[in-house]
Amino acid sequence: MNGKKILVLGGDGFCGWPTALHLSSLGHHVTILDNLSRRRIDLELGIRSLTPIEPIDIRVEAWEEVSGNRIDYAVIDIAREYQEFCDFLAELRPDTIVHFAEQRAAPYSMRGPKEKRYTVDNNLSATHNVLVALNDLGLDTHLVHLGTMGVYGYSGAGFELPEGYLPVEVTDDQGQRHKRDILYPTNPGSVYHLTKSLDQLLFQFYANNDKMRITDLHQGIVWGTQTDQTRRHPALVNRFDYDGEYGTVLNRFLVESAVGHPLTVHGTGGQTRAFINIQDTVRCVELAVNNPPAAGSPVKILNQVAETLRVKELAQLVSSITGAEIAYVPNPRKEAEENELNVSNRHLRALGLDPILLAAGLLDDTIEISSRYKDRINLDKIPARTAWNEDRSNALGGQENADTESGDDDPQGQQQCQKAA
Ligand code: NAD
Ligand code: USQ
Repeated sequence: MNGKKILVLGGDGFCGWPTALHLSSLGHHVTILDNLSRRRIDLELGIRSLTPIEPIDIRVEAWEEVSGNRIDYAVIDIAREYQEFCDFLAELRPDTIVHFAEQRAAPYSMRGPKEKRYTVDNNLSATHNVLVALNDLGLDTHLVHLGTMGVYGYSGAGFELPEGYLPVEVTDDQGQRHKRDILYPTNPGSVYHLTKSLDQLLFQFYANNDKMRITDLHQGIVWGTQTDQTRRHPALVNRFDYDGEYGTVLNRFLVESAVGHPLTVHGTGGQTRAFINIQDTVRCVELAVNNPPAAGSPVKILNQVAETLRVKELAQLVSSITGAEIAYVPNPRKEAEENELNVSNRHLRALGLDPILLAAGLLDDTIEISSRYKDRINLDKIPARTAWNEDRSNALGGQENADTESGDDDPQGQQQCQKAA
């Protein structure tokens, strides 16, 4: 095999696992590194994937059985175990790193001080450690990072959102005009989205200072669950989150339909968001891996999205297929009631992406999974209960965000500020 040596950070997660299988099926030599924190957060929150996911060792064994391809894996926390990570990288010397290893739920990141600090500490240390380690070891590895559309914010730009950079022109005192491409001004809507905005500055610095080759994929909300590879064996099934913290909107609506729960549209449902199917996530990563930027070029930023839709349009589409009732519930998040969203995805299209668009027929697979495992659904975990601020908490009836058990992932232990009486 002439494939590349690819390290998938966060390869046990929802996007990372099918990406690792996809890249392995293409003949690349894939290694997964994950600290399994997402599985621990499941325990902390008392939730579990709708689909019964196997432990990582069983997953990779099943893959070898059906494909004949071996995927190695290592359990390391890249945010906290820098030396172990460096030693591992020095030995592996990957051509490409695909970096999914961050805490990715906006509601989880807004639960309280512990989760806010954990999300910032974990995500920024993880990303910075990858950059420092590669630089320290002098490796010319191409880093492909999964970022988010949410860095642009949802205030309705009034024009098509460019891919990462905004061309600006400034006139100085002498009347001379200066053209620049600057990072698009970020406007994150949660602490999680804030970490992705800060990641962008880390990338910009290291691409400029050390000529590191970096691609940042600004991905929209991923829907679906299975891919061509995860369907090949029951032990390869992908994770499917449906709970109020980690479940994303379309997958939640499909699960809600399966158990006869009304579709929980937040506020007016006028929020427009970008979507992409999981099968296209893995294809886009393949395209990014195959097309690295040259050393010394700016970070290559691609918008990884297929289409945009309003949340209420999604609910109507699901309801038209499943007959589910739609409920407009108070919005726990601080976000605009309505926004326009017009996004360029020219780069990935030019590289060959022909995205799957949401149409009734294409939901069948996810509807089938939702009803096949509906006995595993815990109805108590469906409502989204984490309020973004006091105003939103009042809108939900004045309840406080739930405490989570303090686990190993809380880097500062149980420290907390005492509120004045
Ligand atoms: P996920 O939580 O299912 O997977 C993330 C994986 O990273 C988990 O397996 C977790 O254990 C691991 N991880 C986290 N911190 C780590 C650390 N310090 N060291 C080692 N491993 C660590 O999330 P996902 O949905 O697969 O998302 C993957 C990436 O894609 C995230 O960075 C997310 O921001 C981005 N993204 C996801 C979506 C989506 O809709 N799911 C959309 C846009 C962008
Ligand atoms: N929403 C509902 N009802 C629900 C759940 C969500 O109306 O039951 C609404 C939310 O209020 C929000 C929209 O749907 O307006 C999207 O919410 P989401 O939970 O599906 O997605 P989000 O929190 O934005 O985060 C997800 C991933 C994150 C990724 C992001 C891409 O969890 O990792 O970065 O999508 S993006 O949204 O493009 O920034």
